[in-house]
Amino acid sequence: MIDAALTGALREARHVMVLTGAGISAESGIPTFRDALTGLWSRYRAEDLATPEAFARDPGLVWDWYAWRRERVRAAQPNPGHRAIHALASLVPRLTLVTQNVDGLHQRAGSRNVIELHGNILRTRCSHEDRIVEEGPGGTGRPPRCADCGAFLRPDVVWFGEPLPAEALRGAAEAASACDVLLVVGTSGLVYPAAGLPGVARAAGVPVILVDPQAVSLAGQTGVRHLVGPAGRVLPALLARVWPDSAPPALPAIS
Ligand code: BV8
Repeated sequence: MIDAALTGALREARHVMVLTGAGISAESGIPTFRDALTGLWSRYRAEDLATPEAFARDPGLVWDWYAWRRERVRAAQPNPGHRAIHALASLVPRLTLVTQNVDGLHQRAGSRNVIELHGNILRTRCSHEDRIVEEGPGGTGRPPRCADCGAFLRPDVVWFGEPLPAEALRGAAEAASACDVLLVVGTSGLVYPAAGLPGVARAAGVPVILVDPQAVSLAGQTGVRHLVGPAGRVLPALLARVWPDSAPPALPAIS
């Protein structure tokens, strides 16, 4: 329930941080990470597909899984939840948007300076030189090979057992302890170190607002207000309640 205390905290906030997970893209039809292991991929586990060991063992299988997910991402559109977060950026003095998602939908909804903790599935990089080769897969082959050194190309995402980009993680942790309100949207809070960010905020006395249809573990913790429901409905309602005079933002042309 959006009460006066929560409205006041958001209205007076100088700096709001938003942390999103797979749940904010669920209404865009992007399977959450666990859902991406259903159907023809149901016989695999994340460890079989989203680790450097899996890629070393069977690069073609891993490449095919990402190619399948990349097509789902390309066919998807941002939903009202993504758009509400884009609108929020013009309603508060400072917004830091941190996402665990790799689908790029925040950027397609108009958000800028998105901190991508786990990379972006639409970017491809050389598995040896680590440099981005081009948007989308370069060349043919499963996986294609780097034109420069001949090593396999790979999706520019962070696999389990790989470190997160240091700059991204540092920026996210700094914002979590310095912001006035942390809005956590659509994450089960199971994957670290991203899942540790709400704890960083709470330790700094930052109020946390959780948006999720499920009572995930964060929901029951002190200092956390849980708005139960899908992001595509709850976030627009939250903005309308806290900033009733703010006209819904002109929606950017869908890219
Ligand atoms: C690291 C990119 C250290 C890839 C992802 C053993 C060995 C090594 C490491 C570990 C280990 N054991 C534990 C670890 C740490 C490990 C970890 O946390 N494992 C977990 C499983 C326990 N972490 C790592 O390995 C990280 N790296 O620790 O490195 C290191 C340091 C130095 C040097 C070397 C190593 C790397 C983690 C990153 C993994 N990559 N993604 C890809 O996508 O293919 S994580 C991936 O899973 C997603 O990106 C996402 O972040 C995560 C899933 O989490 P969620 O986003 O929360 O999604 P989920 O489906 O869980 O939940 C969805 C939520 O939405 C639910 O709550 C649901 O109710 C809600 N929802 C649904 N619909 C809606 C909604 N909410 C709102 N509206 C709706 N409509």
